[in-house]
Amino acid sequence: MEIRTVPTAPIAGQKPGTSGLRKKTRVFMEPHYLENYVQSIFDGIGGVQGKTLVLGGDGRYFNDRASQVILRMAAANGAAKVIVGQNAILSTPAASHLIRSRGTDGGLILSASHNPGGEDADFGLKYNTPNGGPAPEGVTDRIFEATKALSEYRIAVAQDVDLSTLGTTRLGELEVEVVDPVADYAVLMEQLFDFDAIRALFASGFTMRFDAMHAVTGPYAREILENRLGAPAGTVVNATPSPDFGGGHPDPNPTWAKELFDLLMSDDGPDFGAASDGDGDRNMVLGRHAYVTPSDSLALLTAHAHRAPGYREGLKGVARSMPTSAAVDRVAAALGIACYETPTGWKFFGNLLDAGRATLCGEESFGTGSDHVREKDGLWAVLLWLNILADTRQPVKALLEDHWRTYGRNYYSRHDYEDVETEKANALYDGLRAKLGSLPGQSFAGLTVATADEFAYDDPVDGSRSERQGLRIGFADGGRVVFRLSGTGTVGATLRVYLEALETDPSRLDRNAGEALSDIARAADEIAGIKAHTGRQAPDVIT
Ligand code: G16
Repeated sequence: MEIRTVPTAPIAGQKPGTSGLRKKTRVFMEPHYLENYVQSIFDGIGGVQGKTLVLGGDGRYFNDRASQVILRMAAANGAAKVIVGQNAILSTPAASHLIRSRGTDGGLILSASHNPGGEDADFGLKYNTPNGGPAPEGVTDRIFEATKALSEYRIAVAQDVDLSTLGTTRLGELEVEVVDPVADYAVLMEQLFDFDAIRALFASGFTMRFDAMHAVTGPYAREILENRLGAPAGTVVNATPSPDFGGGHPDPNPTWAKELFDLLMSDDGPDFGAASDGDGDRNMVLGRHAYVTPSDSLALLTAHAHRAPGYREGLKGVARSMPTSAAVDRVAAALGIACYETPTGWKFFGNLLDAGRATLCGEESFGTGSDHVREKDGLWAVLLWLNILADTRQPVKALLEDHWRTYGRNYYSRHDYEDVETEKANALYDGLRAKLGSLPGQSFAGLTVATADEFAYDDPVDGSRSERQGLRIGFADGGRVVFRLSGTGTVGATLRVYLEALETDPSRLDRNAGEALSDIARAADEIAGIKAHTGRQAPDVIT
């Protein structure tokens, strides 16, 4: 097999963000763009000679072509073996599981997650380390350095590998094993949850709708929910993955999964609703007339996890990203377990999970997971919810209200201002950062600022420090607003404003979140000048 060494030059901007490199698909398809980045990953991790990697993606446009390029480059760089999901499909959690269960040297995951797919939409690629988790900052920094020093890449000249047939083939010296993307993952879920109890729940007439949003989770959800757990056929909708996700935005939240949301808010909706994103790591959970915020979901799952066989022994600790509400903190305190606060990005949970300090982790951005893999896991969260519902036989709404009565309610909402001109977003953000020190004691919209700082994280396991991880402002009455610029967008900047207020008065637990947070929202605008800087009168997305 001919190996070609192709001269190239560094391409600016190949800097991994919150979760790998995400760009417009057409950018990834430009000459050398993908190849440069793949070679930089290989160089950044010390080469792949003799190594075994996992490869797969969410099936979005260019997933198939990019996979063939990566295989040819793995072969040319001397990798021993690549384990690929059939047709180059693997959900992110399933890829994480394969990396771990097969003891590999890591994996490459093709996905831009919840971002839309298609030739005119988004594409992404990330490297996960041998623990199955997203590469930590130290590794992504080395990859970025490699992109800046690159002068050539190596690629084999070969026909496409047949990825549609299970089994092992060769590409020169490289062994390519094509595996069923669902099988191993489904077995893992059977080990963690009481499938008999969930089967009995469905047999009792319990109804559910799972919206796979035309994305990768469809085949996983069908196999597990319908085939193994006996949910009626048709429980999983939009179950066939398509390269452009049916033209939709595969982000499971009330805005982009509106049909599901509206159905669950109606009187004749099913008992339970759930959705997941492009690559299957996010989840949204709904009950009839009940929207469970991701922060509340983490808190409730923490309180009830012992009901599932995989967590019967109790939790070692929990972790949440800083912008996630503090609802889980009070559950952890009641359980007497540690609660860690990390920067946004699942990669920051890796050390805590590896060190056995945390069992469950969660983020406000619709991500929840546990130490079963090293990624957040949409279907896992849905199955844990089902296990809890099967055990308690309570409606979601009743469970949630009971939780608030016990622990208080953190009203919570995130306002996103998308595709803001980068200079304007930076001006807002830098301006706010510069005046943080002067804010305490001042009042905005009737609220007095008690604390204001920029979040930095000292990893308790490896001692590494991550700075500039969001601006947070605490009010005297216990409310909070956090400002961040997203690290996953592909055009302009996305400003995220996270609003939170704790309510413990039992007579005020059923308010509308928008209403309960309206003062904090006004204060946020007064403090940061959101409207003035962005020219926007309202957020693009509210979750
Ligand atoms: C990724 C990360 C998450 C993060 C989210 C939003 O999720 O894995 O940890 O919370 O992005 O990040 P940002 O606020 O920087 O856009 P996903 O599902 O896109 O991989």
